[in-house]
Amino acid sequence: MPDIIVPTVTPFTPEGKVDLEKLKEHVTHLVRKGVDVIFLNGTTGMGPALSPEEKLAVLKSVYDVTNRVIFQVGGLNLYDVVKLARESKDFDIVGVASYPPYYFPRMREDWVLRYFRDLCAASPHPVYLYNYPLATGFDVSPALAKEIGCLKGVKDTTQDLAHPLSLKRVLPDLKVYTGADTLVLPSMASGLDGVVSALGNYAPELLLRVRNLVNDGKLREAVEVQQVIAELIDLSRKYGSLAANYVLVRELQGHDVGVPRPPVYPVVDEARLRSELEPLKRRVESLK
Ligand code: ELE
Repeated sequence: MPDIIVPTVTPFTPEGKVDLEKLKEHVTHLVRKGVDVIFLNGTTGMGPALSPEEKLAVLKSVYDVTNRVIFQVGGLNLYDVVKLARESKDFDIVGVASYPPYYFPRMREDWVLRYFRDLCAASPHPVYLYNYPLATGFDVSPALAKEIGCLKGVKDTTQDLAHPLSLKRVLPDLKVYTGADTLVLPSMASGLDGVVSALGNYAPELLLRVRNLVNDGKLREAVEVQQVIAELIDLSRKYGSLAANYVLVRELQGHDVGVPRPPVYPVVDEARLRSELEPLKRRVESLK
């Protein structure tokens, strides 16, 4: 069965501090709902806006709840990245992950290769590549991922299913996860290893539902669930998904996960988001 992995939001206080208690509550809730693995410090978790110390604090508190964790450690200073990976040695977790170094223009492929090999050499856990070209400006090709040679898996966030499928074709022994919520059903139906879904923060039931329907061969019903997923994603993007995620958790799961950290600002017109969510909420309820 494909894994359901949730890249958790990181709750912040209005003063901009990481709210570790709220994070723990949120993760406890997700684990109870049946989520398989928690992905920390990802995009949804505002990883690039967290200091190395904050990233480690996030791991420490979530580890009180579960060890089914992938710990994202990526950054623009390899020394920090390597140190953080080493600091995870006392935690018996699923793995560490990293996006390739971003921002720097015209990154050479051999630099990206060395970055991941250095991370693999330092990491006490299996290493996963987080490929998100829209965010990093760098697409790690299947050939490059193969040449890196030490990866356990890849989380691939593109809107094109051909992308993770070609990774799986070139690297059949690696775990290949899809990071795009728009591709939950096609990823599961085509035998990929699972999904890393931001929507899982606020509607994990829909991911479980798709998985069950695919398992039972009920693809038409699964398409209906995927359409609801797509509408939720459209709505979240309209209000800025990185901020809307916080509102959607409260509205659909009923607990508070605080606010994002600027420069991701809280949703301004929350009342309008809530009213647009209302009809969708009923559809989500009927599918739970
Ligand atoms: C995805 C984003 C993708 C989730 C993470 C994730 O947060 O670490 O709008 O499809 O580009 O990367 O949710 O968002 P879109 O894996």
